[in-house]
Amino acid sequence: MKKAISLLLTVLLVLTGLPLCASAQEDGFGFAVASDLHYNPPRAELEHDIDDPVYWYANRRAAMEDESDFIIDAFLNQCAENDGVDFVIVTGDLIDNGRANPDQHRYMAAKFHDFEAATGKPIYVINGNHDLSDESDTDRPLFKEIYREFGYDEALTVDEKTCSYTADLNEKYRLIALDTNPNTASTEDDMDSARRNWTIAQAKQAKADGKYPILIMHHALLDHMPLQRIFSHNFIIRQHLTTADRFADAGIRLVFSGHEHGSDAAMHISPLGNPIYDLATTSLTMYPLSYRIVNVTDGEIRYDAETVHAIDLEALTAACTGYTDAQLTPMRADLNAYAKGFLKAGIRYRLGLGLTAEKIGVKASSPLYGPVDKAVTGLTDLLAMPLYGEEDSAEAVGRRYGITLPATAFANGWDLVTDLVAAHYAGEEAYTLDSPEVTALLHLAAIAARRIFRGTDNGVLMDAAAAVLSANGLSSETAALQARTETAFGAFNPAEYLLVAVASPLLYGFAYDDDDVNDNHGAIPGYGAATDKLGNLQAKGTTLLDRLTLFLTLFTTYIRKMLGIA
Ligand SMILES: [Ca+2]
Ligand SMILES: [Ca+2]
Ligand SMILES: [Fe+2]
Ligand SMILES: [Fe+2]
Repeated sequence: MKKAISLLLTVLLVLTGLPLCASAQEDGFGFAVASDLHYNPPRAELEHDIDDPVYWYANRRAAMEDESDFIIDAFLNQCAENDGVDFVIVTGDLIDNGRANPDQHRYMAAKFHDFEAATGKPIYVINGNHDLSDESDTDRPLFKEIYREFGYDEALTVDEKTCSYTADLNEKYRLIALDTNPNTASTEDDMDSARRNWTIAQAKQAKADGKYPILIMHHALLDHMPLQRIFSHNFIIRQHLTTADRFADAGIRLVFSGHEHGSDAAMHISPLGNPIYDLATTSLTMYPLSYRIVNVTDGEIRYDAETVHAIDLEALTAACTGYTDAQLTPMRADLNAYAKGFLKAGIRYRLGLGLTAEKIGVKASSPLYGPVDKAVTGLTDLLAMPLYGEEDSAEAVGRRYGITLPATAFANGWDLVTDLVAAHYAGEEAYTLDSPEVTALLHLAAIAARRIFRGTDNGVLMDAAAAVLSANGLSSETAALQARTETAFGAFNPAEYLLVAVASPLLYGFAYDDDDVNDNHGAIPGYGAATDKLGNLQAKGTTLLDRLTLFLTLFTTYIRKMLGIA
């Protein structure tokens, strides 16, 4: 009987011209989202770049460049085999050096073409900041031409000035692919009112056509660490909160972004009570080598992080010589753990290069250069020392100043710092305010400060703290922050103002995610689900002031913990 009914329905659907997959739609559909593929052709031979017993070929971008081709292949194979994947979305930075090298784009487009031909699953792309610029060999018209099969050919509309386009994903959902990138090689976004209005017009058009809009963009729409626009503005579009308000009110609920290379899911509620979710996906070719699998029904949108588990090591070693057993054995045993080690080695390399007075905004001509330079050098020295031990350890140095280091599993400060960064990239970072790891890091910073600034004039230290805050766009907050710490703690070692200014935003941003929107595995209300707008408004602070207040509350919590008065 059931068979007869479904046969009848099928005949009716064919007769009425409706697509056959309409019945599948009721059970929902699924797709994969990957970001920041950063394809690099493997070098002919690995080169020693850094001092590390295993990861000596790691780079300061901490990206698995030589392996990228094979990681991308493994990802596409997993998508081909996964029946839950109906199509694939890539949110920019397809290759690493694509601005200068259109042939690498052509190589990727050929790979995508083969995937589509073999599986029948479409791929949709949008450009990232590594993919093109006006002054280089790949400009926007060429990008659209090379990737014409991956969004542009089937587009309903393509924006003339940018690479933005819209395309119907199926009979109920429409993709809005938004180009947030500048015309130059800058990593910053170039969102302006024209692009914002274009997106809103497309969302309204989707509604008029009876479609739900899904937005993809390279730069983030929402903060993926607190006050990201202030501390790390390269990764998030300008005027992000007002833009998010308007996108949410135009009916966009689900957004995918990339660029920061971290896995994070965040939510924002517009003043009208409409929720919007930005799911940032980590770089496919960096730890944890992951992408998203998304399952959409009208009632619920479910997302899960999936990982590339293995790559073709024979193809890798055929393309690139020089791999040793010290690399191949762990890669074969646990690719993800290997990728984590690679990331940590690369991060240490980069932070080692970046932790200088100049890089944190103090010029060599500044009178503050001396103390700030002394501070960062002292900190990096301490990070390289063993954490624990009777002598020649951070613990032993701390004891001299009456500061104890809580027990952790880490060998040295770098090991601890890079683990916090890896946790941030992987998402669901859970080093809470009370964790021995965060406490150990704050105490390390305090030890460094006490050791470095013995005998230094307090006024010089206060000026240095103010200079660092100002270089990070916080000059107007300097007085407020100092007053706040003074009121809260009375006499406060001025050296610690400096370390708080430098360390606590970093720590807060990287170590702990308490926003109730799970980064890697979660579900959000579907487009067809009713929205409790009033409840939404009551549930969450949405203004910049709310966020600043939350930040300052946590900021002072850190300082209290550091001083042991929590
Ligand atoms: Ca997070
Ligand atoms: Ca989150
Ligand atoms: Fe990227
Ligand atoms: Fe990027």
